[in-house]
Amino acid sequence: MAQEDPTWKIFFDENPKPVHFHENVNLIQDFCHQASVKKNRVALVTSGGTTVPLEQNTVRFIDNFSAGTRGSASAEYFLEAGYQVIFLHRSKSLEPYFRHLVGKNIFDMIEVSPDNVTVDKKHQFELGKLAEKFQRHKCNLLMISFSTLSDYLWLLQATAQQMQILGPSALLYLAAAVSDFYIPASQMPCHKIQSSGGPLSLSLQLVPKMLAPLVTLWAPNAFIVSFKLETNETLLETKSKESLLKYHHHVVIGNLLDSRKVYVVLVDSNSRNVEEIRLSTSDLESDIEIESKIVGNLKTRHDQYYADHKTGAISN
Ligand code: 9Z3
Repeated sequence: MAQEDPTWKIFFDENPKPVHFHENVNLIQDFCHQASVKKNRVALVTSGGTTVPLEQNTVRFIDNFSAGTRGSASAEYFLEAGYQVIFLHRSKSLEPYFRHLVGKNIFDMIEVSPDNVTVDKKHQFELGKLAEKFQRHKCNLLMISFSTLSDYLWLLQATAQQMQILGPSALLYLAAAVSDFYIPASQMPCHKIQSSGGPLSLSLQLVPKMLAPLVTLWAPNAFIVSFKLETNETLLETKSKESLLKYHHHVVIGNLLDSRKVYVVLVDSNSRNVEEIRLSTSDLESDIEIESKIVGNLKTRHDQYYADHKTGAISN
């Protein structure tokens, strides 16, 4: 009897590639190739929420919660730690460096005279520092954007596959908030759903668990870190451990919706102990972000992983 394709394969058969897919894959391929020549580590940072369209000509969609704070802040700290970063993010969500300007009015920061435009004194230091960091790191940062769940999964698969050339130098940091439910393209109406049809009932399918092929097939040598988001504290540790046991990747970072900016737990496949990272009052007073501690912690774990696995690497 012929074996049926796994559900993740069926997902890719049924949902078309995003626009500009091949251009993006070429960019990712070049970026990974350059990194492998320079023997640089590469972190894939996913960030922001995925959308699930209700119509093919999309007027309405279901969204996943995430501002992209975790991902965009973490991308900066990975760059500071010497990684090249592929930032796979929801279009128009927070971006590394630019996130510091969100909510600020650029016109309040500049002084205009008849023949000159300058940054006003009050903002010169802050903007100068930010611009300097951005200039220093921009050649090590590749920005790739998505909107829908399907776009995200296509790009995740392709990026992970391109990163294989990096062997254990690759780190995947899956901070995007990814929908568990979707409407397959074949079941989506072409045009805007009309309210004249009465109240709307939706039936959503389960999204196949992509961590399974990611770990075993797409990025078998990479160091893989996923996030587990919960709202009930009593479930956080158990659910994080369950995920690690199920997918056999390297670290699960558990976080709660309410406290995600100050508290996370790290569950590692090499240790029975759960490690906590919690910002103290003095951390908060010094504007220390939890992502700086998360990335520092992961860098140490990745160093160890690299040392243990480098002999089997294709390059490096
Ligand atoms: C996270 O848990 C992220 O830390 C947040 C960051 C989305 C909470 P913000 O962007 O929020 O800083 O506002 N990401 C993973 C969420 C997720 O979809 N996890 C799934 C799950 O928990 C799959 S591993 O089951």
